[in-house]
Amino acid sequence: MARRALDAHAVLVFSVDREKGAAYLRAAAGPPAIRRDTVVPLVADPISCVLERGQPFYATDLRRLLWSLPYYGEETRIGTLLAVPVSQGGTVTAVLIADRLESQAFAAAEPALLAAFAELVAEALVQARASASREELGRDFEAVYGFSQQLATQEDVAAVCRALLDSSRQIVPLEGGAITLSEDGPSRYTLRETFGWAKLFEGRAVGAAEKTWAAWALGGAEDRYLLDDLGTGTERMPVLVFDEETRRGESLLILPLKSGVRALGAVVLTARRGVFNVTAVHVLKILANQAAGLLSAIQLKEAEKHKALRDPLTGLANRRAFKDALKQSLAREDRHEGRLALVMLDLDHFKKLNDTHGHPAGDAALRGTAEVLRRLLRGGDVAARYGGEEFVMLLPGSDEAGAVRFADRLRAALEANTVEFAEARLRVTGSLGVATWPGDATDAEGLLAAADRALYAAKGGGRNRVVCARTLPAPTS
Ligand code: GH3
Ligand code: MG
Ligand code: MG
Repeated sequence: MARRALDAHAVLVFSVDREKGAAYLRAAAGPPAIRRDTVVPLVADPISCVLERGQPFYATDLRRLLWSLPYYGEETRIGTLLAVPVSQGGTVTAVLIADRLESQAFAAAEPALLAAFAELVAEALVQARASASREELGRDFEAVYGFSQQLATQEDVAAVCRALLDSSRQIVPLEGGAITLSEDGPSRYTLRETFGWAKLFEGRAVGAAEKTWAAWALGGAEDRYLLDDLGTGTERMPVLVFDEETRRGESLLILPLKSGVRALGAVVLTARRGVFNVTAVHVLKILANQAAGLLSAIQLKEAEKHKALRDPLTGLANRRAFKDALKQSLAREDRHEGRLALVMLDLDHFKKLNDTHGHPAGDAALRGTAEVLRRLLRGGDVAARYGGEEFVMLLPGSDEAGAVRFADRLRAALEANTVEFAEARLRVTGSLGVATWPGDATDAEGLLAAADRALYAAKGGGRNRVVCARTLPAPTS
């Protein structure tokens, strides 16, 4: 999963044996060229770099090291390598390595992602040792092994939650259960996956301040909460939501899903009394920990994907995301003989604004422009920052007249807008080009080119105006 998540050439785990002064390759996902029996002295790179500092080690363009890595049986020219420590109780007991053929890779969220996987490895090592030392538990770990495998192949949050709850049900007979996840920050959690009596409340969002066991456990520091009899005395509190039936003669087990110190949510299970014995709790805890590691890795990756499609300055879609949206939209309109329009905007004399007020002021004006766009767009429309001070809008279903009306409103709104920056009140106008499909072009590239020609004509015509591609002479190629 780590290899897939990081799009790596190979991902490997070396365990560290200080007495023998060597690191042993324990697991690897990658090409056949990997020597499965690799043993590396602890003083050799890249292991030594991690051990010496107890910190992640990042290498790119280091040919001496990267072109002769000890775990490749044939010459493999690696461009980037990332190695992170796997720590247990403050000691580095293993090293997790990911590499890629490209140089300058792994520069964004990948280090954090690999670190999250390192936590998973640490967890697995703890469990493996515990099971080796206790035979009875060993059998339970065998039982859990299949579920772990099933969990590990899930790629989205919903599937992990489902697999976790399903697996829990197969380990112990449950009366009800739910996986809760804090969605937008720690103040709310959602009942993502439910079973038994909890099914009634699936999808509900609950405030973390509500008086329920699930909310209470999210705020706590323990790694498990076991209540043996929900029905008795002072311990009467609803489990999941305030309006649920509270007269339960059951036991409750809550296992927070944690990644580092961050609480992602919890596994909340109820069953007949006595079901949550020591072994059951132990095994369920392993599953919960694995799921937590996976969930945090998936969340990181999704956040990264989201970031890769956004322009960081304005928060609008970026060029790549826009092209994808345009292609999808064209395909959709094509199916029902629909239509769509593109509006391209380039700010006027923007270089001068930068020169007069400075680049940060220019950035503020760009953000201000994005605000105006957001204000005028309707749901379903897409706006993107297409280049430096160039924006583009996609209006699905719109005809030329509608698009021109929109472009005119946008032109006027920009002209009327002022952006305050430091002492200055910035004003900028824009020139706009409008093109429609299928009137002006047959495909995405053609449509963008038509809008661009119209924009160019708007500049030539004096700026701060709207021009339609249809009114231009046909392009000569
Ligand atoms: P025109 O009316 O012909 O479009 O004139 P212009 O000055 O806007 O056009 P030109 O393409 O010559 O210059 C665009 C300027 O936009 C140049 C560049 O400094 C500025 N620019 C591009 N990206 C950014 C950015 O991210 N921030 C800031 N502040 N300025 C940017
Ligand atoms: Mg420009
Ligand atoms: Mg410009």
